[in-house]
Amino acid sequence: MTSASIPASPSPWTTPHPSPPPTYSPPLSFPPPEDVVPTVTRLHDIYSSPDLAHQTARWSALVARFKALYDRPMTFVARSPGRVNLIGEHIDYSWFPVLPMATVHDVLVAVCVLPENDPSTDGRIILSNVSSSKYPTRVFNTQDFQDPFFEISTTKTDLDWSVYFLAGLKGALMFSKLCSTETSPLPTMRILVDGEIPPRAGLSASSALVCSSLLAILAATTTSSIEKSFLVNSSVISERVLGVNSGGMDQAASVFGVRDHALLVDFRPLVTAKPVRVLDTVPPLCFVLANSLVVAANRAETGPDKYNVRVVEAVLAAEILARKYGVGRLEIRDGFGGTLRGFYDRVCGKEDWTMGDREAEERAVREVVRRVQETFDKDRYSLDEVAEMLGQKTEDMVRKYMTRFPIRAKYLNLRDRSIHVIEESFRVKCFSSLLASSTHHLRTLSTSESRPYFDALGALMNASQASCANLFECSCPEVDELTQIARRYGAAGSRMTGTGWGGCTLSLVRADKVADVINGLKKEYYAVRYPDLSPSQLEQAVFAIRPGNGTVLAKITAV
Ligand code: NG1
Repeated sequence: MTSASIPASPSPWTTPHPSPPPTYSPPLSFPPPEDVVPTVTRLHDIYSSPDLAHQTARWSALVARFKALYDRPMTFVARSPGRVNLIGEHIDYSWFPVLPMATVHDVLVAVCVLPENDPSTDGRIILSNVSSSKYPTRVFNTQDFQDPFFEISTTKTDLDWSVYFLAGLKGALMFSKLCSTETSPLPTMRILVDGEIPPRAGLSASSALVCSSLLAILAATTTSSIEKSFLVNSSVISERVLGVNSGGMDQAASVFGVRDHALLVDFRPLVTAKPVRVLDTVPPLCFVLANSLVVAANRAETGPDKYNVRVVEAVLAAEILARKYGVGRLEIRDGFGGTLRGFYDRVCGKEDWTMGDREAEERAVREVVRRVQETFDKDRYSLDEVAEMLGQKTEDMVRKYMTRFPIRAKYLNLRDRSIHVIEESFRVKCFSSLLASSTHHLRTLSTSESRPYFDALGALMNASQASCANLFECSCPEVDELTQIARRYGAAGSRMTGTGWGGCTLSLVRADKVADVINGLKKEYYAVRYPDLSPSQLEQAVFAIRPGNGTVLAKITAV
């Protein structure tokens, strides 16, 4: 690694402002190598053996396509994976830890930087995609990005694919400036993108494109090594310019991913990801992903009446609870509002998020839920009623909480959303401590030992699904049906993963039951609802997955 490095951004979730944030102080020492986005030179460093044949063919096609398209070789590839969340849904923006993993499926952003003296250097960035009919080529002038705070137009409901690249580009320029990183001017570039993450399936394809684009631009403009936390924080904030008040789980999973490990991602006081090994049991523990093929909530279309509304419900609930119980001012997330985690910590008098005495932890959860129920005695409040509980005028509340990110809602449900968030956070705690404790004490579980272990993990996943469906109302009938079928065919647990309102389910399955579960889903869901799917479409809709590696910069130019 080079000696200089881009420091972690000042406060992880503050929205950037043209002037540098006041709290920033540079790191005292350079980050350890594992905190820096790795540079790799071999596909083995990214993928495991079962994926190598496919990836070798894919990368070699990418190399050839790049050369054919631009008449010059690619010089590096920024690679970011997608994300599957094991448990902890819709709680990242309340600052509670979550337990996702990176997928093997990824986005590759292949780049050639043209030197100043190259006759083809024309001040343009040409952005192409291997799926060119679906994602047409776009051309930009580097001149247009001289101001790193340039506007990205997101007024159209169906966002063009290139806005995710532009969000990454903007993030790279903006944060380099804020952190005074030495960068060269934006060069002439030729770029080819190859994505294998199914879009709008709740697998964070868009975050992977933002992260990899941001990394690509940093790699093109600086020789410094890049801290993972810098990449996560800047990607989260960059993606928000696209209209969704996102929490940060996707970008953290994509950047910090570790093969065969889930990640316990915490957001306080800084974003961190602790790898938790997914245990080798007998029979092994496996995950099956099934895409409902119902398009998951999409930022511009459904953000305003789904995702962004949930974020606001969680924030307002926290503010009202803090006011009612006099716990003091809550720490503000992103200049936006307090969090349920802030309220929870104040009530429980505990700052660190570890499993202490289990019974005491459960009592704390019950106490916070009791206060939620005592405060919100119905499931629907008009905006006027919420403003009154908050002690503000409705127009002030709307201006403060409902304009920065677009919202369409007349009524808010503060009670059920808060109960989901609090209880789901406890399920994450239980799930991760089960994984961690088993890994410590019993390297390999036997069949009889692993049954109760699977059942305990599965029960937490099933409870999470019920809560997402009933309290958070972010599931849908097709997703519910997939989870029921998976359980009927032997899954220990099954739940939606990601935003919801469609998208994918994740099932926890013993290895010897994987084929049964996949066949059951094919027979009872896909053959009934989507009888015209081709065999290859079906293979892409339902399959077993393993946790994959995180973001890398690949200096692989020939395969
Ligand atoms: P996906 O499924 O990638 O849209 C979204 C948020 C996450 C998290 C989950 C729900 C974005 C970019 N991602 O994920 O931060 O809140 O929903 O758990 O908004």
